[in-house]
Amino acid sequence: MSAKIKNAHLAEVYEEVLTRNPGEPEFQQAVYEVLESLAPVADKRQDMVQAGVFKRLVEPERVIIFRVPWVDSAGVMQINRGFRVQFNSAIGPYKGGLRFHPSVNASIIKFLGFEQTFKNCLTTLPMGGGKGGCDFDPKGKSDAEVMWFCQSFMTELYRHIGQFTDSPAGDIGVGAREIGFLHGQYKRIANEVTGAMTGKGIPYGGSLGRTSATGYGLCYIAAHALAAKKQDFKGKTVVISGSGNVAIYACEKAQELGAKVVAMSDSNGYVYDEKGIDLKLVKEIKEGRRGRIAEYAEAKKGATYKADCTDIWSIPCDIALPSATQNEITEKDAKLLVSNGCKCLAEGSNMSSTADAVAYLVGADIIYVPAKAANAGGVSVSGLEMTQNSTRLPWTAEEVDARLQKIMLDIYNNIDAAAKAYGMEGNFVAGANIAGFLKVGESMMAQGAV
Ligand code: NDP
Ligand code: 2IT
Repeated sequence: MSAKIKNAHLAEVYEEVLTRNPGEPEFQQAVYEVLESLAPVADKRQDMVQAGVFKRLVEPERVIIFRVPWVDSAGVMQINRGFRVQFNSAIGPYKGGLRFHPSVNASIIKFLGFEQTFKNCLTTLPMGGGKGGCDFDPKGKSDAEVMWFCQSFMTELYRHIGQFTDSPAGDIGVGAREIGFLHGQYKRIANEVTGAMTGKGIPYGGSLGRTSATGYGLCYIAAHALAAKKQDFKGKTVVISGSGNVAIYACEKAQELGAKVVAMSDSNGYVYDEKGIDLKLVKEIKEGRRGRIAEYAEAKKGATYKADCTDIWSIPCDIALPSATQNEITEKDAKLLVSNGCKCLAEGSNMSSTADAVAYLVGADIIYVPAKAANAGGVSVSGLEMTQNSTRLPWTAEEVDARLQKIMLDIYNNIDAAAKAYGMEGNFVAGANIAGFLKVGESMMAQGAV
């Protein structure tokens, strides 16, 4: 792989990442994608090479791993492993979500923290990069068990976070319920009510528009990229993977913009509804009763269910919005999408595409907006929530949405300009990585040996 990095210093940095982080394929993949894009910057910026910026960037500032003991409703002691990776604070306090999923390990949290560092640079807000989580599975647990677990998790995490230090939020498996329990425990132990957690409920300091921000932001930036090619969402067929927070609000905005969303999924399978997804029903199933997407096909005449979620990309569509998990688009999927006429792929999930898929997509005849830029709306509105908490002034839904729209437009313009400046017009992977890198890299240099 490193042979493909066309700069000797960056190839060396990558080799060292492989040696120092064995058995961490997701982290290695995320670093590879960034370093590969930064070759033209490293060629130009000997000062950054000299200052060791690239070497420093791939090493998290701090990795915290902790035991999470809790007792389930049968009285059995359960032990989970918690993580918080404080990746980079060069431009602001660490900021990034918590993921609760059985697959969580150091590699996944490090990849997410690394990505978050660049994403947060693109948001135009002063937030560093961090990520955390646990190998706890909220599925099938009672509300009380989830609360006991969250309280134990926060009993350790609280000492590492704070509004000026590190502010966690949601991600896979962490939604309104979990954030409520986590915030409640943080407040009890820290004896202060601040923006240390975001994604809070509206009555206790949350921002209007945070729940929908990632999905809406995804459609806003995709619409800008489409508009540059004189296209839009109107009348387009859209496929969205996942049926969680990001997927549901991507579907809502895509429909509002006049598109027809024909498929959504969960980890068990996908539903296809050629008449267009009935989002009210999806919300009832997923938000209302934590059900499975298969129930949609049981309730909806004409809709079909297929018990293989990976097959969703075989459905012909104009716009694909992967919004479930990492590496959900393989090279085969990417080729299938393009050959079926897909015009735009914008990533709601973090690192939606495998390395081979990314290499194919940047050269293919498709608008490809990578996760760092495409899903930055969520963390952006988290940043706005912190601002509202600091000033003690809540904003209206309209004000938050107007700011989100402006941020997504700024992100689009910024990644487009960076790609053009380096002679790679339309390559938004390079644009996002370069624009993000220059902000964090310059900030690190200005602060000396940090
Ligand atoms: P949710 O937990 O709300 O929903 C996740 C959805 O993806 C569910 O439908 C879930 O299915 C599915 N999914 C999760 N893991 C897998 C898997 N391994 N294989 C197949 N399907 C899977 O999470 P979010 O919507 O918040 O997050 C989705 C993606 O968006 C993640 O990549 C996350 O990092 C990213 N993201 C989230 C942001 C946010 O604000 N929440 C912001 C930016 C990015 P099931 O229920 O069966 O597990
Ligand atoms: O990946 C992400 O950007 C998130 N899960 C949201 C992070 C946040 O702090 O809102």
